[in-house]
Amino acid sequence: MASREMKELPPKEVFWHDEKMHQIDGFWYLDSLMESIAAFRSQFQPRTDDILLTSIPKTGTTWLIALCHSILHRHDNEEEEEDSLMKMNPHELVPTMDISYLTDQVQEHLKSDHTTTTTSPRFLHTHLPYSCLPEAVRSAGSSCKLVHVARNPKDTVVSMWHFYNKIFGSETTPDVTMESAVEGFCGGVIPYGPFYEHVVEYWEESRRRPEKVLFLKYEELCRAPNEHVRRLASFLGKPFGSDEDGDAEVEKVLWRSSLNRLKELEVNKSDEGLELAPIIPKSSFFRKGTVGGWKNYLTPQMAHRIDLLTEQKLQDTILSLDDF
Ligand code: PAP
Repeated sequence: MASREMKELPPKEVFWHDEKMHQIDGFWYLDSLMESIAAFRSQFQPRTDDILLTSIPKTGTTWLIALCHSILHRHDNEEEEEDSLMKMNPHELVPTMDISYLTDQVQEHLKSDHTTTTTSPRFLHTHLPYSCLPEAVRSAGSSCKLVHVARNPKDTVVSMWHFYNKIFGSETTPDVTMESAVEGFCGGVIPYGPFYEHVVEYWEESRRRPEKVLFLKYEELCRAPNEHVRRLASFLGKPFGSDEDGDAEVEKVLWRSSLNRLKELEVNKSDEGLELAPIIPKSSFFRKGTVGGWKNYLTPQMAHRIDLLTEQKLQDTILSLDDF
């Protein structure tokens, strides 16, 4: 999938108002990102200790970035107020490869990991499905670690609805209705979708290579944050102590990464776009962050439709509706 071939692909579908999408090997991608995706896939050279965070949009990316950053850098600063999350939006701290691989900032980031006080490991994010990751990352010899976060499909579709209406809407375009958002979601025509195939690929890989791929769920992070942050830290090779000091460190990481804290930071309040993706306002990543908030937006029919699809799509896996 070289970038020239990608450019020549005819658009196959339209997303939201009029965003062109292409389907490649079963997954959908926004036309505007095809060049960046192709470059990431063909040029990216993993380092042995890279940490690659993965997610379909709106399933917990921002939280995962903040948690991993806070875990890895918890001993960097003595002062509470000096962590890098105070100074940079999480998406500028840890860039999304498929969106901004070709920018100078990302190329610099890849060379020097300039956003952190230590030089290693590199810490990156992608929304690509597992089967579309650069071959060098997927190969048996690759030792970089992947952390995936998944979320309840109904809360995901509601979160997407808010987000895409914000970034692809305008004062003159009416919002896309929830009904058509659900339609698109169930048909699989969402960026990096279909949703279920994306989730199942990472789930299966986490079972095949548990030492290299960690699969987390937004809901379990909400229900038992201390337990799963400990799990995450151990996977990253930075376990917390099991004593009171360890407990205090876990609490600090959770507080630093919390939605309530991040959404109140000046750096995240702005409606200004991200430097790496100017169409996306910095504030657009922070909303309610609840489990089950879909009940306020989906009709019983919409919810039932998604539940049926979830059961059908997950029936051959040991993931189930109860997992979310
Ligand atoms: P992205 O994939 O475009 O980066 P992502 O961060 O995955 O977006 O999703 C945003 C969701 O995570 C929002 O959920 P909501 O629409 O249901 O409210 C957002 O509120 C939530 N979120 C962002 N930061 C955090 C956090 N620190 N803790 C918990 N949830 C968060």
